[in-house]
Amino acid sequence: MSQSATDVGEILEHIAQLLELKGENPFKIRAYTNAARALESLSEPIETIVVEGRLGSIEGIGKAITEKVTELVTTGKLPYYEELKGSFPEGIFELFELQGLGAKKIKALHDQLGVSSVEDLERVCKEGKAAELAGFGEKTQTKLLKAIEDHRKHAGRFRINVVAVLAEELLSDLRAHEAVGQISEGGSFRRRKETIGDLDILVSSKHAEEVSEFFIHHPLVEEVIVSGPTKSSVRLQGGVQCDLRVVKPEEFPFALVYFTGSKEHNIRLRSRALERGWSLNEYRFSVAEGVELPPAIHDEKELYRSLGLDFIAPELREDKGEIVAAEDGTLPNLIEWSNLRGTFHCHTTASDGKNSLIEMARAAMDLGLEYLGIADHSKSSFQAHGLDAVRLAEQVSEIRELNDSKEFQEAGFRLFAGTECDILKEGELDFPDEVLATLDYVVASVHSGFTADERTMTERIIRAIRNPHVTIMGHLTGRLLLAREAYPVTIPAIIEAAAETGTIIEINASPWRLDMDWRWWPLAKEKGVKCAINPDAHTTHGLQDLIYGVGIARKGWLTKADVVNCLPLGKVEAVLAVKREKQGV
Ligand code: DGT
Ligand code: CA
Ligand code: CA
Ligand code: ZN
Repeated sequence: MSQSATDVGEILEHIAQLLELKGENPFKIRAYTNAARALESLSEPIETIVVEGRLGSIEGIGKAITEKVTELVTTGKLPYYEELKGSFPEGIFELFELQGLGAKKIKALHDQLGVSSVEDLERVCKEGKAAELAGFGEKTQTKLLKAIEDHRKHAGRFRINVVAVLAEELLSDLRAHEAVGQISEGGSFRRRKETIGDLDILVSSKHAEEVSEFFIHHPLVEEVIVSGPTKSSVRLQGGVQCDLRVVKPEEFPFALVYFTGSKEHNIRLRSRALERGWSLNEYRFSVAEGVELPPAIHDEKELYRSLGLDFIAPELREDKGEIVAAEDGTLPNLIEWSNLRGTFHCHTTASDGKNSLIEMARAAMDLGLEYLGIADHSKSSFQAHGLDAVRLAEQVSEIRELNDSKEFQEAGFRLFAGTECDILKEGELDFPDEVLATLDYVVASVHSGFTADERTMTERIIRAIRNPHVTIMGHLTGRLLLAREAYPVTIPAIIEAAAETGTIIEINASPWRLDMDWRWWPLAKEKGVKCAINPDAHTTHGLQDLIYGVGIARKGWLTKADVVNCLPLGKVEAVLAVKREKQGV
C-alpha cells in the first residue's frame, strides 16, 4: 500500500471540510488544513518520514494528526475518516468544488434544505429557495447557478500536470514490455493543450492482445471501461480516462497522425489526400483503381511529405494555418526546452513560497539555468504575505550578496531582483516608482477586483503597462484552469499597448494558468511583443512547470527569438532595461 503525500493531503483537506460541516471548532479544522498544506511541500517520500518517525517534527503537524497520518500511511486506511464520511451523503464533496461555495454555506443548504449534491443545489436554486436562506439572497443564488454551469463544463477534464505524471509512468512501463514496438502518446496531451479530456496512447505490436492485457492490469488502472485486443479504455487513478490503441507496425504512422489530431487538422489532411486521389484513414492510404499509388510511409514525416507538406509539430496541429505554412515551407522553428537559459517570476518564503532564496537558486542551477528572477508578492497581496518596501529592500540586498558569493560567481549564475507587483484598482502599482527603480525588473499582475467590467479592467491593465518600470505583464487574464474563469479583458488592446511600450507578456507556465493563452501569441508575435516563460514557482519543484510553458509557447508558434528567457545571461539584462531606457527613466 502506498499513499503519496498528495493523497494524504487530500484526505486531510476532506476531513477539514467534513469537520466544518459538522460545525466543529475552528482550531481543530485549521489544524487539518495546515497539515495538508505542510505535506504539499515535502521534499522526500512521506513513507520515509513516517517510518523514521519524523512526522511530528514537521511544522504544522501536531500529535493527533501525526497519529492519523501514520495509521493512514502504514495501513492504507483511516477509520476516523471513513466514519466521518459515512455520516454525510456521498455527493456532498462535489459541492466543495463549486466556486464561491464554502463549508458554511454548504452546511446551511444541507441542514435547512436537505441539499446533498450538485443536482439538489441546482433544484433549490431554480425553485428560488436558496435565495431565502439567511446570508444568501438573489445574487448568491444566481452566482451558484453560474458556478454549477462552469463546473459541468469542466467536469471530466484535467490539468496537464495531472495527466503528465500518469503518462510518464504508463508509457515507460509499456515501453519496457517486450511485445511493444513503437509507442507514443497522442491526442490533446501530445498536442499540449491547456487541459486534457482523456489520455490517448498508441502502440504498434505484433501481439496486440498481450499488450492490451498488460495495460488493463497496470497498477495505475482503477477501472476497465472497455477492453479488446486492439482497443481499451480505462479509468486511471485520480479519475483520468485513458484510451489505448494497438496497431500493426505498418499502420503506426497513420494511426499516430489520426489519434494525435486535432479532428479539424485530420479533416484537412484527409481532403488533401483526396485531392491526390487517395483516401486516408487511421490505418493506411487506399486508392481507387487507375490512380497513382502513394509512396510507402514509415513515419509521420513521410506521411506529411507524401501530402506535399513539411512535418508539422503536434502542438501546431490545431487548424490555425499550419497546413498552409507547411505547404509554403514557412513553419516556424519552434522553441525547445533546451533553449531556456533562465526564467523570471518565482516566489520564496518571503511571500507565499515554500523555499528560500538560496534553495530556489540552487534548484534553478540544477535545471541548468543561468539566471532566476525573484518576484515575490507586493504588500496588497496580504493573504500571500506580500512584501512592503522595507522587506523588499532587505531581499534586494540579500540577492546582491548572493550574486557576489563565490558559489554564484563560479557557477556563472545570477539572481535578478524583482517583484510581482499588484496592479491596484485604478491601474496604479502597489509600489511607488522610486521603489520599482531599485529593482532589476517588475512583473505586474492583477490579484483583486476581478468583477470589474471589461472596459475598466482593460484600461486598468493598460495603465499599468504604460508605467516604464513594468517589464512583464503577469498572468494576463487571471484564469485558473477548470476552477476560475478569466476576468473579462480586451486582449488585442493589451497586446497593442504592450507592443507600443515594449512590455513583455508572460506565459505563466503553472498548469493552473497557462496564461496568456496560446491562441493569442501569433497576434502578439506579429505586433513584435516578446514573451517570457515564467513558472510562477512557489517551490523548487515548481520550477519544472517551465516545461508546460514551453508547450504553450510552441502552440503559440513561438521560436527561440520570441522568448526572452532564451537569451544568455550576458544579453538578458540589457533586454530587461530596454523599456526604462526608451522612456528615459
Ligand atoms: P480531449 O481528449 O478531449 O482533450 O481531446 P483529443 O483531441 O485528445 O480527442 P479524443 O481523445 O476524443 O480523440 C483523439 C484524437 O482522435 C483526436 O484528436 C482526433 C482523433 N479523432 C477522434 N474522433 C475523431 C473524428 O470523429 N474524426 C476525426 N477525423 N478524428 C477523430
Ligand atoms: Ca484525448
Ligand atoms: Ca480519447
Ligand atoms: Zn500572481
